[in-house]
Formats: sequence, C-alpha cells, structure tokens
Amino acid sequence: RLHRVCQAERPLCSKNDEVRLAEEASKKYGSPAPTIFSKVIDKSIPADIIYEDEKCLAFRDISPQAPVHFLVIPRVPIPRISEAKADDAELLGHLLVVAKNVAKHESLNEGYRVVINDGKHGAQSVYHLHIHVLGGRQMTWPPG
Ligand code: TR5
Repeated sequence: RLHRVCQAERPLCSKNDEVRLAEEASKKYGSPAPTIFSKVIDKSIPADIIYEDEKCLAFRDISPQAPVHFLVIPRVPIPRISEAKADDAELLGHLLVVAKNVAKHESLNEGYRVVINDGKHGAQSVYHLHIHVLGGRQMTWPPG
C-alpha cells in the first residue's frame, strides 16, 4: 500500500522516500493515539497497580464489576486485540500468564472470568488492549 501511495502521489519519489514513509507508518502503528492507560503506565495519573514488569502492568479497574476486577495491559499501546500482529504472540501469552498469576495472588481459587472486549460490538471503551480479570463471585453465562 505504501508503495502504491508512493507511486500514485509521489511519482518522483526515491527508494529513500519509500523507506522514510514506511518508517513513519510503522512509528504511527507503534504509537497510536494515547489513551488514559498511557497515563497509568507513565504514572501521571494514580492507579491501584498490583503488578508490573518490563512488558505489562496489572491494576484494579476503577469501576469494578466483581469483588475482584483488575486489568492487565501491555506497555506498548496495541489499540485492540483485532489489531495485534503475529509478532505480538509472545507478549499476548505473557499477558495471560500474568493474568493467571495475579488471579492466584488475589486468591481467586474458585475460578474467575477473563475477558477481552474488542471494538464497538465488543463494547470496548479504552483503545489500549487490556485483559479484564473478574472474580470473587459466581459469574453467569451468556454475558450481556
Ligand atoms: O470497556 P473496556 O473493555 O474498554 O474496559 C475499559 C475498562 O477500563 C472499564 O472497565 C473501565 O472501568 C476501566 N477504566 C477506565 C478508566 C480507568 C479504568 N480502570 C482503572 N483506572 C482508570 N482510570 C484512571 N481512568 C479511566 N478512564
């Protein structure tokens, strides 16, 4: 696509221009519009952080839907699960391992719900990928 844009709109552009355009596009992908969770990550707003490492954070949801409700987010701002790339596989696995470790630490021994909302139909409201972990009460199915 970048190549087509380059040819259609910049007939005289050189290979270096193409490289530059690709770099700009990848920078954009790597830095989508910051959300409130970027401020949780850089600690410019307060959050009840219960776990963090070099790749992710877990913090309590500000509007808990269960006695225990926390979110696990990557430090890199992937906007939504449907935009994750094959290269993100290791990170996504790490988020799930952290989710289950924190759930254990929170004594969710009777089980819990793990949820990722995606886009409009998924009722996603913050476009920084996050895993919800909800527990401490009986969940029902199907979800609303
Ligand atoms: O609807 P989705 O799946 O996008 O979930 C977003 C979640 O972020 C909701 O459960 C919100 O309650 C939660 N949320 C929103 C904010 C926030 C938060 N959790 C912790 N801290 C928060 N701060 C400081 N600000 C928010 N706007």
